[in-house]
Amino acid sequence: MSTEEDLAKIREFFKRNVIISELEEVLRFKPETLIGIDQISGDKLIENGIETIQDLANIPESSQPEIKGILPKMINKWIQIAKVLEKAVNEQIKAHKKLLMIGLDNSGKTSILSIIQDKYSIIKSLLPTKGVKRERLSFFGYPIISWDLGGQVQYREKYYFNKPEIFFTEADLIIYVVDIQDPDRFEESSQYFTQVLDVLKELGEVAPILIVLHKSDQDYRKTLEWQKQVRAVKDLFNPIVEEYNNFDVDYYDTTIFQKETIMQMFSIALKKVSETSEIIENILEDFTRTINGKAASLISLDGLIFGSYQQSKTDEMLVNNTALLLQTMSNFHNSIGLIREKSLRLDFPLNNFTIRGEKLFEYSDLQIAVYLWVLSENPELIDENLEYFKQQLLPLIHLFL
Ligand SMILES: Nc1nc2c(ncn2[C@@H]2O[C@H](COP(=O)(O)OP(=O)(O)O)[C@@H](O)[C@H]2O)c(=O)[nH]1
Ligand SMILES: [Mg+2]
Repeated sequence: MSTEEDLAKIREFFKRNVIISELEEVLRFKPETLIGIDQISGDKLIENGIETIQDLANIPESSQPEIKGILPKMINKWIQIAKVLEKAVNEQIKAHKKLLMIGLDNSGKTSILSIIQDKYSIIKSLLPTKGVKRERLSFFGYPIISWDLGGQVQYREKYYFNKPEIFFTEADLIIYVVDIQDPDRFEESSQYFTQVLDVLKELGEVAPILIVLHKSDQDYRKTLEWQKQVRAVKDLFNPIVEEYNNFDVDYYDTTIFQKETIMQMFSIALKKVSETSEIIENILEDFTRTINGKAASLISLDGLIFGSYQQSKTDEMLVNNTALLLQTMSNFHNSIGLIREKSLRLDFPLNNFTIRGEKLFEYSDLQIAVYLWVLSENPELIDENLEYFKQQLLPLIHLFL
């Protein structure tokens, strides 16, 4: 049975006149029922044997058909949307994903979680299992489970690693936290990291891993000492990563004193676990190219980046850092009782570009605004295309949240 809420989320992918009463039936619809597929393209797809959304979803990534008159990029996007729909239907909208946060005790896990907890839920301290203290919260519906490695109690370790299936199965992402200010424990931490990779391998799990170099506080980050410690951690961890070469590992530095570093780290985490974010990025790319712009980002007032596309590294920095400016401005405006603007425009005439912000939606109980944040030399083109892209983005976002 499909709930009304599930149906509402799915309906947004389809043109207005399409009537949907059961979730399951949508995969049998013609491709042209989807927003963004016009009648002519829809007919061409059918001529090429792609008669339903299910047919679209079945196309393997590696053998995308060439169809005259349709850009390969568009076909690719439709295939991806069809795949997301298929998954949503099959898994009743929300896939069950699990994020694990692990690291030595005192590395900063509880502090990291407490930064996102007020927005999403409260940290639940789970009852200790065999002396193992665990915490859990949910982030966009994805459970995050956190627990300490190491610590004084000897049998704890045996328990994790002897019964690994209890802790490590179905992990979609591992966030491994290292205290960058505690070099005395780097070695110990790297040993646990090896054990984690060992059990993942044994269980046949291939979760991506984010190694968080935590406590990279602003002042400390500027020192040579910090650089030295980062080098030391990487020298210890990289060989381990290379040994298990099928794991995708990234490093990220964070500090609780700059909340945006935590938000950006979780942005990367979301990107890694969510199928929709790649499509969001495709749509942003399509949008940026259509308006002849430089960069576009879907970014929340508190620094969570749902997706972005940019032509260069500088554009990326500009688009993400000016969004923080928006946050400061917005907080100030709130504090003196001004209404939050839905559309904003910042002109940089000497540098010949404009930044446009358009509020698309709000998330969490705190109603944190999310903006489409666009950097362009031709701002007038933005308005002409905005509605179309909003229509394409919103269904994905609602599925995502
Ligand atoms: N300097 C600094 N200290 C931090 C940071 N994050 C956490 N801490 C401190 O590190 C200690 C351990 O943090 P906690 O979150 O309890 O670690 P956990 O054992 O991994 O959950 C606490 O005293 C925190 O205040 C950070 O970014 N910078
Ligand atoms: Mg803790």
